[in-house]
Amino acid sequence: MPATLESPCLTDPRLESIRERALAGERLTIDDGRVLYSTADVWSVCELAHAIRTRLHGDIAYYNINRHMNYSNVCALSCKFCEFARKKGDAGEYTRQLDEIRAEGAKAVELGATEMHIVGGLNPYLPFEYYTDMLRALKEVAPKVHLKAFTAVEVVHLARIAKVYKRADRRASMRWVLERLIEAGLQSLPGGGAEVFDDRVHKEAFKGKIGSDEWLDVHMVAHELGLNTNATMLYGHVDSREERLKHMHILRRMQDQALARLGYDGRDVPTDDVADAPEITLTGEGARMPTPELEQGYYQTIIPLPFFPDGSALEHLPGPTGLENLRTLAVARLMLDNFPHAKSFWIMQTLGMAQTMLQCGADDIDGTVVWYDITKVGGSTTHQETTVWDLQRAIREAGFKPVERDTLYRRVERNGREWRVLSD
Ligand code: V47
Repeated sequence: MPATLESPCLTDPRLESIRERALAGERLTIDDGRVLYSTADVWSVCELAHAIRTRLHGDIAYYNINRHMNYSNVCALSCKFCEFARKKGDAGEYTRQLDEIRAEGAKAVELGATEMHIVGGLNPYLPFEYYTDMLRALKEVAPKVHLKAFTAVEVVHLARIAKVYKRADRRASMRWVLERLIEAGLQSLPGGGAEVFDDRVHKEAFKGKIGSDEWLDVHMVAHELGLNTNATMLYGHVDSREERLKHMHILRRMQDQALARLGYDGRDVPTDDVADAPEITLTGEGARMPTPELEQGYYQTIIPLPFFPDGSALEHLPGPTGLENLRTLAVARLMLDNFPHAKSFWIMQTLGMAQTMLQCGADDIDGTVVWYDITKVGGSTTHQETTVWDLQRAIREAGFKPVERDTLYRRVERNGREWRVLSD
């Protein structure tokens, strides 16, 4: 890094005021975001994001021991960026039966995993009970393992197959679905399916999928029900940087609303309209991070996902470059001043890149994963496992102390496959 906190050597004078305001914990504007995206001094952007992540998390970086499970790749949608989905009868199509799902849960326990990350396609042939039975079966065999399951897109699909979906009262249908999933064992929502919140991008790349309003509504209802959730941004296909900044702006306003609803730091102003939510930043000196023991119902992590063209209908596009990946992560860390965490998902970034991202704003590289079917980097198979030792080494080499976390970012104390959460 060319600059330090004490003596920044910024080559772009436009970064000076941005730097001052970011370090003072002030919210950056979309115009600031444009500068962060357009400046040639990309290292100063990364260094500033690093200063902010260091204020939030000191010298620690997180990883977790988890297992991904894709229950079915049959999907009614045909998103252009997706190489995962199959139609019924296609080669490679699959749907896991309950006994296979139980076996997956047993393997998670055997591995000492703290989390199962469960997502799948919008399978039109499965009944609603398949999903509640799946969660119950997993809780039977793996009661201690946190079930982070179903993207917002799946939640809306479940409302449709349960025949409770009403456009006019869609939040009530989402609530109906989520309440039943929670009762069956759901504990948080992953951040997938957000893509880029923009109508043009939606029309060009994932027409047919729910739009941003519905995605955001599902997360809002989940927050109201006391679930923590994550948010992704799948970038580097037909989207522009401007549209990514809009995506970030929308997410931070939704988080303002979520934190206000929790009465965060005494700002007890629950509001139905996101436009009325007060701006709440977590990046100022001494700002308090949300504590899952006391409060749940907010976005935990922003996860920028670089587009992988291989095997998708957008294969002709080049996908983002390494520098764009670093910059996008750094810009997301700086713009999303009320997101406690920024994750560099090593599977999609590669472990080497994820390691570099730890110095550009990320504080988390995700986990051991084991099987991953959504993207297969460089022609790899779905078996994309890394060892705890590799994750720890990558983190140490990047200059941080590796800390194992659970899904809610609480520290985990481990003895082999036995583990317990250390509460603050
Ligand atoms: O929803 C699909 C994206 C997401 C491609 O919440 C693609 O902790 C790149 O959401 N190139 C799934 N991306 C991954 C995801 C995730 C991963 C790790 C942790 C968490 C979390 C969430 O992957 C999909 C979609 O947005 N995706 N196709 C592609 N060709």
